[in-house]
Amino acid sequence: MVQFNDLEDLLKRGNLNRGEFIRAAGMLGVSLSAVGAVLNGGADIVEAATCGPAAMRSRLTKKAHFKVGFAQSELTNPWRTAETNSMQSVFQQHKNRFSYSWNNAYSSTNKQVSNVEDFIAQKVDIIVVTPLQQDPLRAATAKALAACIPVFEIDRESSGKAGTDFVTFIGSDFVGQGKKVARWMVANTKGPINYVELYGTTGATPAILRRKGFHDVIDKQSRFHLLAGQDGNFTLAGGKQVMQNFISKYGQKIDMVYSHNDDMAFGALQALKSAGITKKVFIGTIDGQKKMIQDVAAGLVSVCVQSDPRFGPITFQTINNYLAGQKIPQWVVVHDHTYIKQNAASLVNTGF
Ligand code: GYE
Repeated sequence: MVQFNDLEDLLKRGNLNRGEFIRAAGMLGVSLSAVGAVLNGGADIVEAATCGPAAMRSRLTKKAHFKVGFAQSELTNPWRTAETNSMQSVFQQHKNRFSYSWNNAYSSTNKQVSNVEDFIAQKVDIIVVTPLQQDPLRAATAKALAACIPVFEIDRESSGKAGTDFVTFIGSDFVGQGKKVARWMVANTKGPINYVELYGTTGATPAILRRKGFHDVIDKQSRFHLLAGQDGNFTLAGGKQVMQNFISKYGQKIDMVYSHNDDMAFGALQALKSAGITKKVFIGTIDGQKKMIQDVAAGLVSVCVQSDPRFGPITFQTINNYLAGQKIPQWVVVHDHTYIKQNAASLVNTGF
């Protein structure tokens, strides 16, 4: 198989020109920033590919009807269903301007890469993707770029660079979410706290960054002690399974649970209940399902930071701004509530 350094050799020997080099590197999944490093910068890195951001956009603004393809990663919890429905509903309201279709990668990174390739083959005008895992999906966005199709990453990000490798990242501040849970625990608990952590899918941006944000705060407090952490895959069944393991190992020692999403927290609650653990266990989670906000109001869960899955309107708006020639920020930030016992009852309707 051809590697990036083979392309560099061909470029040096004059067998490939810059434009060909850029396109070929794109097909290999190499990011434009890495290609730019080899070519020593230059405006042509992007433009020579005939599909740099400016050229891509001017090609699109001449059109009146756009095909949009959304590459969903999986449908394994209510959050994903809410996101999928939100996208579908907003684009269906604008059928005169957009033909919308979506596909499901069924939790397979390879499938998601090939789903993006399917959209490229169908010659859609815009690709929206929620990268299941950050590194492997970089190849898919690079391929779309090589085919002159702008990519909008929503909810999760790939490891390419927004503004260069894809138009923008639309989503929540995952580091901030983790910090908010940690700060609540620091301010509202006393004495030594032994805790367990339920991680989201390995390699997914929210799992990586929610962990980082939380530990940036909690690790500075010596009274908090991490007993164990494990991947629960952002699902109820996964969270329950992991929590059962933790309970059989640490039982009554567990004072606190930090879960990277609501579904795993629901799984943890079930596991605690069926193990007959009745002591106060502090639970912190992220997402903001209606049912979870109610559990916060009832005092079953201490703190829940919202991560709003209703991406339809904000994605639609951002795409329209892009088509209207506006400058799109590299990060379109989704702002989230923090639910605690004092405000949860009045905010239940902000849940999904
Ligand atoms: O927290 C979780 C979902 O990517 C932000 O993924 C999203 C996360 C969300 O499966 O419930």
